[in-house]
Amino acid sequence: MTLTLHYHPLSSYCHKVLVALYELGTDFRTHHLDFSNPEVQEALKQLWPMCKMPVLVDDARGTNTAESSVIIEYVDTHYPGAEKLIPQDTDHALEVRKWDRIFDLYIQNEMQRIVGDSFRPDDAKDPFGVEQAKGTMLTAYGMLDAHLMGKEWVTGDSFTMADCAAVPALFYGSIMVPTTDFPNVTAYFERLIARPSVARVLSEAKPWFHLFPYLDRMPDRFK
Ligand SMILES: N[C@@H](CCC(=O)N[C@@H](CS)C(=O)NCC(=O)O)C(=O)O
Repeated sequence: MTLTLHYHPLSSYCHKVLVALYELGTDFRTHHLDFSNPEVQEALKQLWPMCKMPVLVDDARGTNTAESSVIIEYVDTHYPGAEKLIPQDTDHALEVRKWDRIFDLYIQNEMQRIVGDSFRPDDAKDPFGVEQAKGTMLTAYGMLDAHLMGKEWVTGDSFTMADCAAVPALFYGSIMVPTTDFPNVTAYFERLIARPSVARVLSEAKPWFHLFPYLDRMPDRFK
């Protein structure tokens, strides 16, 4: 086995990559990062100076790859599964990359801003930023809701990298900003969590959910 994923089972961006690896049937091992240990953070910086997870180390090819979308493209290219997560067709691939960006930048990162605010000291809270983040997420939900009409997965009939990105964006996102007013998004989320790869990731995360600061808002079915 040559691939090692440096990760944490609670991390949203790690969930995105884990869904992809399970979809592809990739053979890999995991290295669990304990961020409370400064030595672990220093070691991660050696792999990726931004000190963000996940990072994929490939001993066979001598590479370290960071950034969830790039990791997925790397594995889809060098260790392909039965189905491609980035389609061969150029226009379809562009659509996948576009929705991958929408989920990451306008839902998942904004969700992280809201959750991150809960860790700030009382005199450094950013209620204005939190409201801005909620507004951006609602705009993205609205765009997604209209787009999903008549679609099974976000770019059509096949499950792609964009759907991998949708998983943590909507899982954690809907806890912070519910999708109740967006029926197509809500139905799409139900299709996502019924997928075996996604169910596996969420079930593996379960023992760690007590560390999530908004556990009280998480639906009981996930706990
Ligand atoms: N753009 C990055 C984002 C990665 C990211 O934000 N990772 C979070 C965990 S979900 C992290 O490492 N946070 C630790 C920190 O910021 O100190 C990606 O797509 O991989």
